[in-house]
Amino acid sequence: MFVPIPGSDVTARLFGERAVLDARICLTNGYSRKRRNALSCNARGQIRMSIKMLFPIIMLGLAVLTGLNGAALANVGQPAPWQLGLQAPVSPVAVQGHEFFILITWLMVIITVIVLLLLLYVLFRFSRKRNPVPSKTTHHTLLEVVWTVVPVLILLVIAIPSFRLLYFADRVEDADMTLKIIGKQWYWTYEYPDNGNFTFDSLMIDEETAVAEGKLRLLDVDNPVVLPVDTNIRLIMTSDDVIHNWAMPSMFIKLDAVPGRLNETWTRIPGEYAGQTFYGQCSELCGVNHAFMPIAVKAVTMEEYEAWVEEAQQKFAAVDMPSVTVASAE
Ligand SMILES: [Cu+2]
Repeated sequence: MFVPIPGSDVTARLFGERAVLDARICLTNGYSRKRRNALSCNARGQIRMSIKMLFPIIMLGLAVLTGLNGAALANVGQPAPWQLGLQAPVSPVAVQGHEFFILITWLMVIITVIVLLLLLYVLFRFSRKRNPVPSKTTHHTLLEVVWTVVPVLILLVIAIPSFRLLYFADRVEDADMTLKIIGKQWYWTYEYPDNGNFTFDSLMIDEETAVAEGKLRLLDVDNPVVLPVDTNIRLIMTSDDVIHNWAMPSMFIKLDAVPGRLNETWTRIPGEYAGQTFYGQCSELCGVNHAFMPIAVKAVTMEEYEAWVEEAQQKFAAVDMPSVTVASAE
């Protein structure tokens, strides 16, 4: 199987000077058998590349993609320029989610490559020239069993870790604290019911301030969520108006905040991330300022968290608890 590469400048860029030399040999000698296994020439002086050479190039491309994915891991908690893969996984759910993503990606790559090679083989082997009298076979029991059973097995390989991850992310049994998240047009409100029940709003800081203070444009907020590290945190979310979605890629969270419903998930930030801020955005089209209600979560040590809670209880209002009048017996 051969793929022609036209143009020696493109050839040089792709395969180096040696290939250009081959191209010249092709042009002067017309035909060369020198590099039949790698690059060779046809009668018109075009360079041809064998499938043996194509395969390492495909694998190199995949390796580069995986490598770029790895390079992006250096940037924790926020997107990076030219990022191809996911953000670095932080929470236990994110680590498992990342592994699941890699499993699915490789399955996809293997299936795509097999189908492509099969297609190329069929095009080559069963062309009109090479196979003038086509077979009249319409059924092949073994083949039909195989192409039913193999996809079922592939789906099983996907389903088992998928359901395991779904239930793992659903809730944590021994939560140390709860954060309540309320989506609003177009900002977030947070409540800390286990720390004195205070509440505050978290709004995006405007572009000029962000640039002047060296903060992240469209991602930094006036009051970030502060969470302690090494703590199981239950996250419950709802909305006051329309459906929003609290999405935090580094924690593998993307959960709808629905009016009249309480959705639940959880997270845990390892101690090594103390001092780190993680960024996310609303991920449900919720109106005209949908793109301007970012999420910022600052991870701190437990001591810093306790100090912050004390300060926050003074600074922010308490959640208004409805006063309940109990009917008297008289
Ligand atoms: Cu929203």
